[in-house]
Amino acid sequence: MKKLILSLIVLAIAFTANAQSNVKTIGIKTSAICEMCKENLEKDLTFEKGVKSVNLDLETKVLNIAYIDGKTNPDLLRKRVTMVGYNADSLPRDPKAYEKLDPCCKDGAHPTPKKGDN
Ligand SMILES: [Cu+2]
Repeated sequence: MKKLILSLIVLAIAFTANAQSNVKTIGIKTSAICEMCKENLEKDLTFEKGVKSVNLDLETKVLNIAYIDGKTNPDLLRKRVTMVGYNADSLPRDPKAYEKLDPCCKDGAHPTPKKGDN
């Protein structure tokens, strides 16, 4: 009986270690531009299935995500980012979601300053 309990404990430890090794990280290049974008993306992705942690680096515009492999995958995560209204690597943002963003979050696809604007 003792042996059985012992092997069960060993199994449990092995299982836990295995579950942890299933955590992967990914960096997704987004079109985020301000603090509001950071909040939009982090809030939304936090509640995505399989996501452990989310952090957007505003300087590089890279959304760093730790996720559980098997519960979600990079394609799903990129898709989710586009549904919030931002480009994700080579995936274009969802136009409707982009429309709903606050004005400060719209980059106007590289707006060109008009002459004599000041
Ligand atoms: Cu913004």
